[in-house]
Amino acid sequence: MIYETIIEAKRKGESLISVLMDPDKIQLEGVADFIQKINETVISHILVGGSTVPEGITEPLVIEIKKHTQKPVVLFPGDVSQLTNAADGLLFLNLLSGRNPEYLIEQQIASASFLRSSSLEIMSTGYILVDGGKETATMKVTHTQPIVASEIQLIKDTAKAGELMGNRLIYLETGSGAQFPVPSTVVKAIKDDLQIPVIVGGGIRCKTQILEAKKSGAAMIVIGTAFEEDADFYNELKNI
Ligand code: 1GP
Repeated sequence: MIYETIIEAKRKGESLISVLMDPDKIQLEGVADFIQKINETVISHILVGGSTVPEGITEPLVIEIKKHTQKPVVLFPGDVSQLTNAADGLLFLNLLSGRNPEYLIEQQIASASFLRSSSLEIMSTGYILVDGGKETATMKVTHTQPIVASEIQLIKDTAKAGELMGNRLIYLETGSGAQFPVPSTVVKAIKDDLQIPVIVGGGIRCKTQILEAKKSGAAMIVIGTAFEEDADFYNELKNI
């Protein structure tokens, strides 16, 4: 069970590290090599998803990934068109930092009939965008504004509301390709205020930032862009 693994990491005060693969940015031909390298690292889960993914390309990518690894593949979908039973799990997101009903409830309703009979492990996830220094695709696509990082009380209250509404995870992030990650002080404040695990992502590009995120108590750290920009990023994961 994917959720059990995340809960276990939280209980032990450890951080899982996941890679995010965006179907829009990855060629199927390169997947075997990429995943073989990932298999050698501490990475525990492979997340798949993106903000601007054309319909029909997520499932072939998931199938290809699964040919080369035993690591669980978890969907992190930008919309309902990215759902596929070829994956193992799903972060069933609701964009709590925004006020766009499309991402608070419409996409979830649109996915209900697929999910009713799906084999995916579904994990309801309160998704909170924090300002990371630049406008990301997530902001453009969702037409929402992030919460500024200095508004710690608002971020805490948003995450707490997400927990009280029954979400099993909170995903704190500055958006893929952000200039900065969520500050570790913010991650720690949110983590200390919640019973459920915190996932952190966006703008994590070096070992120092990974270690910061670990120190802040995130149960899972997600890295995407760094792998897209540097084929040797695996080296940063050594001795972590
Ligand atoms: C984005 O949290 C993920 O949703 C990963 O972000 O691509 O900036 O690593 P990066």
